[in-house]
Amino acid sequence: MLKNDLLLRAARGEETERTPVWLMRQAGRILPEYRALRARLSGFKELVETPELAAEVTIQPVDALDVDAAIIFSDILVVPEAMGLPYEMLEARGPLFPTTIKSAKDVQNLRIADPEEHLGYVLEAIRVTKRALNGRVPLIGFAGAPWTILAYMVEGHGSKTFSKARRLLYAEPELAHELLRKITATTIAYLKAQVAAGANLVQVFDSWAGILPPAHYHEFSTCYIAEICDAIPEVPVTVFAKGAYFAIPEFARLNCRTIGLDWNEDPRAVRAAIGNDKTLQGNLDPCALYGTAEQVQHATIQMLKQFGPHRHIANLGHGVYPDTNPDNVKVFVNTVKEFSVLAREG
Ligand code: 1CP
Repeated sequence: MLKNDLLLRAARGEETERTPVWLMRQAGRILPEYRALRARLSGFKELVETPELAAEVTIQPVDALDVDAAIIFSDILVVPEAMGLPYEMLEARGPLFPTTIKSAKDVQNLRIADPEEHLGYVLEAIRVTKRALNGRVPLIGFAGAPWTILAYMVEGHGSKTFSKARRLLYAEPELAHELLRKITATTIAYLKAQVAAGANLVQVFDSWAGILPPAHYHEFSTCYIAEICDAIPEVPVTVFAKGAYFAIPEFARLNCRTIGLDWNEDPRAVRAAIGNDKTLQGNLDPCALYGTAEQVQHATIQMLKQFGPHRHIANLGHGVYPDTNPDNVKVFVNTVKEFSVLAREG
């Protein structure tokens, strides 16, 4: 039983006494206790692959920031690794795949991963975290959207343009679909296993949605996200597709409870476009947290007013930047809590 289930009730569209709040990338370098633990380890992967340590850093922001949810400490790139394409995490540079997907043979060589066999360390981290949380707040599970995972598998690392990945959609659309089908099958099995291990809600991150033209996005991303949403009826699903403004009307038809908005999106316009059947999550600009406490408070209240008190989960419009002062994150969290109660009292 959950002591605080605000997030789940807001996702399901039930009225809540206040607006729930958490932050994308809340577990990580903004917290001194994370940096201290991380400094003692060989690297990022040791943290991700050791369930007790992953559980510890998952819970750190719940203790330090008093957020209404924990998100399991992992990465979207564990999925390609489970399919047979290992990643490295380079200090201060980000992910790197020593081998990438270039040909039909490369795609054929990938497996549809078995979650217990290939991602058992994430499932164990979820189980350890659930026991340690003891019902304090819900635990969010997650995976990358198939398009974003394809982008890393083909490109091999982060990129502004992901031009190799986009090229594949034009040059070899059938091969792209074959790869997306394999990623989708793995992702569905993986998310279902996360739910079985104890995840109370799952979020699909389509971080590179915004670089595709609308027709390609529809063909190569939304249809696979729709498959994932249809396959996970057990818990509320959140779809966060950064930069996919053009896809909002088709997101309204997805079998998900919540749509995440980045900071470029206008909450009132999205609400008007999709009606009242979905919860919206977001969307303060992460840079707003660089201001003074008063400025953070002001920006947070402006954001809350745009969403209104119901069917809203307060968050940033993307992950919190690592050099953000945790005190300002606390101002953000506390402002959501205090102002959203006042807004309900009218
Ligand atoms: O050593 C470190 O601390 C490295 C920084 C770091 C962290 C803390 C990376 C490298 N990943 C993570 C954890 C992580 N990644 C979480 C943890 C839970 C939480 O949110 O608190 C989550 C949800 C992710 C998801 C993730 N990884 C996404 C999707 C969300 C987003 O930010 O758009 C993406 C695109 C990644 C890839 C990735 N992992 C790490 C980096 C630096 C990147 C981005 C690389 C790029 O720019 O392409």
